[in-house]
Amino acid sequence: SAPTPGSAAAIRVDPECVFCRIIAGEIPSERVHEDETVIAFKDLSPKAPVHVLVVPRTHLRDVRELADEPSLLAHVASVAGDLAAELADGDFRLVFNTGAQAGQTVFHVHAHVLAGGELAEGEM
Ligand code: DGP
Repeated sequence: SAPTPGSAAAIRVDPECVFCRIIAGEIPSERVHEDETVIAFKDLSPKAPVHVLVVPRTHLRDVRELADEPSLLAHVASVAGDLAAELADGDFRLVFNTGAQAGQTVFHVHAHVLAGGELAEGEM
């Protein structure tokens, strides 16, 4: 079968990183998807009926770094769409908080997938 997009690059791990620890299984999470290059799990404090995070396994700081790996970025978007269809009606908002001033608190890139109802404008 075809390799999962992004699978050629080595996976970087930061042992201090909470999402690296979730990926390693050291911290429990409610996983809704996993493959060779990304995992997805439910957000701890959901802001929508469906709120999951799609997270590349490799430790990249934010979407600016992920943009250097276009096939991996595309795979994150693709998995987000699949999960919105599987867990909700298919419509979704995809959010990358990038930098502390934009509300990023975990510096391991993740896409918020918000779905499952009409989402207010400006609502995360
Ligand atoms: P951001 O603010 O964009 O960096 O989003 C970080 C999100 O990660 C925030 O919505 C809460 C979630 N989060 C933080 N720690 C954990 C955790 O240990 N488990 C889970 N499931 N989610 C977490």
